[in-house]
Amino acid sequence: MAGRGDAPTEELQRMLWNLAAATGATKTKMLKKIQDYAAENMEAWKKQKVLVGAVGDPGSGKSTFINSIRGLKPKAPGAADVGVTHTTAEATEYPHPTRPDNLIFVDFPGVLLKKGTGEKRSFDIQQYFDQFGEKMQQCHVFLVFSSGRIQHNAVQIGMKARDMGKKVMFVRSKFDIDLADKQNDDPEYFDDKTEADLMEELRQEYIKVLNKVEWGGEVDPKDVFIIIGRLKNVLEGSWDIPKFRIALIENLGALQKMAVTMTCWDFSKATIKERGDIYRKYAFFVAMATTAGSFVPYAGMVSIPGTLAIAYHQYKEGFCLTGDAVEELAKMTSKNPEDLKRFLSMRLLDRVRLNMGESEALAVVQIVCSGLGLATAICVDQAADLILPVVGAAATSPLAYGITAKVLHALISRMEKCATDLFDYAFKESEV
Ligand SMILES: Nc1nc2c(ncn2[C@@H]2O[C@H](COP(=O)(O)OP(=O)(O)OP(=O)(O)O)[C@@H](O)[C@H]2O)c(=O)[nH]1
Ligand SMILES: [Mg+2]
Repeated sequence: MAGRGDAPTEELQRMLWNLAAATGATKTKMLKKIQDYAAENMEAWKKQKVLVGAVGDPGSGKSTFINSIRGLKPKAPGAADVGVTHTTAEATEYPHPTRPDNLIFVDFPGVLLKKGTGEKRSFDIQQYFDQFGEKMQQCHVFLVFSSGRIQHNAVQIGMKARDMGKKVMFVRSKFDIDLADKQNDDPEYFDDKTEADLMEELRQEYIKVLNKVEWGGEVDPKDVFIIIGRLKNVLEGSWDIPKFRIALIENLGALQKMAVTMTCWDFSKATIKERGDIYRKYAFFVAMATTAGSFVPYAGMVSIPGTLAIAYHQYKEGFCLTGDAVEELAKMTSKNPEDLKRFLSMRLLDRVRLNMGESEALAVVQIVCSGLGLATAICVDQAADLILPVVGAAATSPLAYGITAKVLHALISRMEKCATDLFDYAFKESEV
C-alpha cells in the first residue's frame, strides 16, 4: 500500500533525475535544493499521524493490547479501561504517550446491540457503521480481535474496514488461555508437539473459520497473529508479536513506518533488523542534510555534525537504548537498571569499524566529537561517546556525503548490535 508517507521519496527521485541531467551552475543549484529538501525531511516523520483501529469481539483483549503496545499497565494514567465486564462503549482515541501526535490507537466497542429487542438482541452492522463509520474511515490499519474462535460480528466489522480499502489484520489474543486449555483437555498433545505447533494449528483453524463465515477472498496466514496481549508479553515480543510489529509497519508509508518505529518500545530481538533497515533507508536524508553547507541552524543546533547527533539519538530511541527504555527493560526482567546501563555504555563505546581509511575515520571522529561539544549536554546526554572515544581538533571542513553516509550506516549497525547484546543480557536468567 503506497501511503502518503511515501510522497517525499517520489519527489526526491524526480529531483535526483533532474540533478543527473543538469550541468555547471544549474547542477550546484539543484544540489543545494536537494540538500535543503533533505534537511526539511530529516524529521518529516514527526509530522506523520498513524491511526490504528482495534475492533472485534467484546472482551477479546482489545483495550489490554492497546495499553500494552503503548507501554502501559492496565491501571496506569491514560490507560484504556479493561476488565472482565463489558468496558468500551465509545470509539476512543488512545495516543501513544511518547509521541501522542504521531501514533494513535482507536479502541472501538466490541459489539453494539440493537435496542429494545429483549432476549433476541443481535448485532446490527449497519447501526455499528452509522455510529462508527466516520471514525473507521480515519484509521490506516485495522486489527480485528478475537479470543478463542472468531465471531461473525467481528468478521463483519473487518469486512467493512476492508471494503473501505483499509489493511485488516486479525489478532487472536489470550494464547496463554489456549495453552492452558490444551494442557487440561489433551495433555498428551505435548508429548510430541510443541506450543508453536498448537499456535500454527490455531492459525489454520482460524483461517478455516474466516472462510466459513464468508470473509470472501483468501486469508493470508501472514495476516493472522496469535498473541498474549499483556504488557510483558508485548514488550518482550512473545509468540506472534514481532511478526505483528513487522506487518504493521510494512503496511504503512515510508514516513509513517519511521513514526511507528520511533514511538513504540520493543525489546524483542526479532524486529531489530527491520528497524535498522528503516533507518538505513532514511540515512540518505540525514547524510544529505548533514553535508548541506548552508544547513544552519537545525532543530536549535548550530553545528553541522549536530544533525549526526540528532540521528544518533533517534537511533538510540528507536532501538530502545535510552535511559527510560533501559529502566523499563530492567523492570521487566527484574534486573538492576544501573547494571544494564553500564553494560550498554560499554557496548556503545566499543570501537566501531567504519570500513574506511584510518585517517579518514579519524577526521570524521574529530569532526563529530567537536560538533558534540558544541551541541551541549542537553542534546547529547552522557553520549559524547558518539563514535570513538577520541576528542580532537575542531572541525574545519564540512563532511563529505560519502563519509557521512558511512558513519550513519556504521552507527545503525552499532545500535543493532548493542540492542541485540543488551536484550540477550537482560533476558538471560543468570549472571546479572
Ligand atoms: N489471559 C489473558 N487475559 C487477557 C489477555 N488480554 C486481555 N485479557 C483479559 O481479558 C479481559 C478483557 O480484556 P479487555 O482488554 O478489557 O477486552 P476488550 O476487548 O477491550 O473488551 P470490551 O471493551 O468490553 O469489548 C481482561 O480481564 C483482561 O485482563 C490475554 O492475552 N491473556
Ligand atoms: Mg475494551
